[in-house]
Amino acid sequence: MEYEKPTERPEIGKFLAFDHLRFWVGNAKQAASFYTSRFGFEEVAYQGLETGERDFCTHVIRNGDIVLAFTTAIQPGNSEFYGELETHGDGVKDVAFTVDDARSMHEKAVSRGAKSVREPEELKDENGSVIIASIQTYGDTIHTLVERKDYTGPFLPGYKESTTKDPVNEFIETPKFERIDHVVGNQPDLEMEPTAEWYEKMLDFHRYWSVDDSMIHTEYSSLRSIVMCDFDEIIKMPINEPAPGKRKSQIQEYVDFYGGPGVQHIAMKTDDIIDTIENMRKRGVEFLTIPDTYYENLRKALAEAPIEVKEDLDVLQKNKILIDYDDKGYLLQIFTKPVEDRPTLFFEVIQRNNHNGFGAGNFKSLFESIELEQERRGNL
Ligand code: TYF
Ligand code: FE
Repeated sequence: MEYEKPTERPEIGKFLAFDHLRFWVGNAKQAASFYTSRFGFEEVAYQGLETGERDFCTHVIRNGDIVLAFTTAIQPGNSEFYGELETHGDGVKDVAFTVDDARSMHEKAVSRGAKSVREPEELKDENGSVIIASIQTYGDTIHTLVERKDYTGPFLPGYKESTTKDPVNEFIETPKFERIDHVVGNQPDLEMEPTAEWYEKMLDFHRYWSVDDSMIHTEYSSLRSIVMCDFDEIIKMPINEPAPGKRKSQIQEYVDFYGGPGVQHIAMKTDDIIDTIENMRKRGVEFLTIPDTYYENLRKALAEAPIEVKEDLDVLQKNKILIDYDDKGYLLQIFTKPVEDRPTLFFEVIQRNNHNGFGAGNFKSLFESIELEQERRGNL
């Protein structure tokens, strides 16, 4: 269902972009290397022993405006870090937003009941200054608010620029991503609504779109989802929860393996999905497969549809790219298999052609494809 956009700007302040996503991982060097070689990112910044940081090491990679930071603890006995790693495995710890005023946003959220995990602080080095502050959201996940004052460096003050290029990116053309489109959080049963309310209350987000289990179900499982977003509709955060079915919902499977709520998928926007996916396939990225019947049905439906898909359907079919449309436009999307050993985090690549949805028309085929993978994992 769709919702009315609020008419008046709320008092929280402005969200300018997804600033970066910080992962907590067992080995930051190797995790960053996976995304540079397989996904075509480049390392842009580094913090660790060589920069005077003795407790953590972080490798920061970038493609377009997408910035991923991989952090690990490098001293034995870091129980806060390794406690979370023991529960979740590698995962997204921090969904950071670029904002216009980090101090005031943090103060407002905390006065409304949000838990502060880092008080506002100005970070400075020779490249300028940044104000950061963090609050807790679902599970162990946090939101860092980043106010970039006059900072011109590679990531944040205290990081040094990385200049070594991944040689794989010399051999294979790099995929071109633009920015993060949305970041999805999975919740345990009956936690979606309280989580949506948290975003309304703490960050003045509004409801953008939702689906319930009467609309979205396969023979075996179902889920509910509400997309929350900021006033300017730049930050989109869908929130999912499982719904009862004959078998375990993919959302419940995630929550069981992650040990609670957390980030399920990261959607990366591109303006050339065919090139991007062909490229990622060459690099060994694995995607969910979609049966040919999906494309047979789609061809028939598109023949009657008021829009025209510019891309060659044979090429979309060969790459298993999904298409959803309405009478004004369409979107193309595809999903990777989980990128880790636990069936937790995966990625989506999305191209939008005058269509702001999330692919509801594809949910049934997509979820059937996910269920095939779940079955292979012994999840009956
Ligand atoms: O973000 C979305 O809503 C879509 C669809 O487990 C989706 O990408 C929703 C739930 C899910 C996988 C994909
Ligand atoms: Fe998505």
